[in-house]
Amino acid sequence: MSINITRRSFAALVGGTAITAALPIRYAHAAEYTFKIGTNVPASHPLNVHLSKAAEQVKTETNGQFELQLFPNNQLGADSDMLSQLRSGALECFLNSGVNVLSTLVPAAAISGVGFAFKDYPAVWNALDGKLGANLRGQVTKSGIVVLDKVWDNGFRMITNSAKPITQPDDLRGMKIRVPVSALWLSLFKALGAAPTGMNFAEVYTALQTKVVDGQENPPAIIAAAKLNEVQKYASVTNHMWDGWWFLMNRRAWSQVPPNLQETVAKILNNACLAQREDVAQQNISLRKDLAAAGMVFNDVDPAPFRAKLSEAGFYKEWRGKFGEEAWSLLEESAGKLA
Ligand code: X2X
Repeated sequence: MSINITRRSFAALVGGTAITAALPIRYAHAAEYTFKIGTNVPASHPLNVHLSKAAEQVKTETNGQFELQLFPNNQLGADSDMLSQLRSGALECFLNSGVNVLSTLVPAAAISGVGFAFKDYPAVWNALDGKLGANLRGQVTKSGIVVLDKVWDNGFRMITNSAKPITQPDDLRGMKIRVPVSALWLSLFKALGAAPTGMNFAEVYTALQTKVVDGQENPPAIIAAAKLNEVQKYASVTNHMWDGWWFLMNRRAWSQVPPNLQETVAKILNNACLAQREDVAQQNISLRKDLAAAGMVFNDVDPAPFRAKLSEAGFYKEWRGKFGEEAWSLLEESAGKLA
């Protein structure tokens, strides 16, 4: 991908892509089931690239009976709005992590976001494709929302800001940093000594540009797709949290779809997710070079003092209590001891 196009031409590109995806050009008859999908990242992000491909495949394999219309980049509103729309039925599908605004509705689903839990991707997929993932989907289902089996990769997160490289917890002291709207995220950065603000991703670029906040944290694929490198200088590779998107659906809308069609659509989406994971993992490595070429200054970070600071602050103890022993032990099966 090119990371030096302007934000304006990029917005035009994003708009154009959505219109193309939404035009029912292939089939003479209208689809019987039309589901809108809302996401919070730009069209060029692998999340949307693979959702868009899946939408094509769904159309073909269902002979135009089922149509997915993709609305990337908060076109339908910010995450908090999309969650409300999903619940009311105004939006059929929404991609969100259990750690993000979904956690305001299902607090237990945030457990995958515990700070410095997963060391690497094998640990992540072992948990999320395994028992922990099943447990989390159970919690989401209980809240009345349908969730597909596979979680789409966002990646390991790093901290960006415009003042200085972050190499140790002290560098974060008092830093105004944007985090998603989530109790766990706020707690994590408070425990690290920063001054976090919960904010939807839709507002992040402007908040950084106008210096409402000094920093934010996200993986390289998002920094590049949303051009955050235009308003951030330093990228500190803390890997303090892995995050991904659950494919959420409105229960009423989904229950009107016949089971054989449900099966076809779910299978295509879950398979597309596996391809998306490969792309994201690859991009999160290759983009470091591209972002550095575009002027970002990267530094690697030893996580040990950050984890120690969280322990001292009682972060692990507090969240173990909140999530409960059963969920915590499922997390530790993949992540190792967290204290
Ligand atoms: O809001 C964010 O920072 C994002 C896009 O990474 C998530 O959806 C968690």
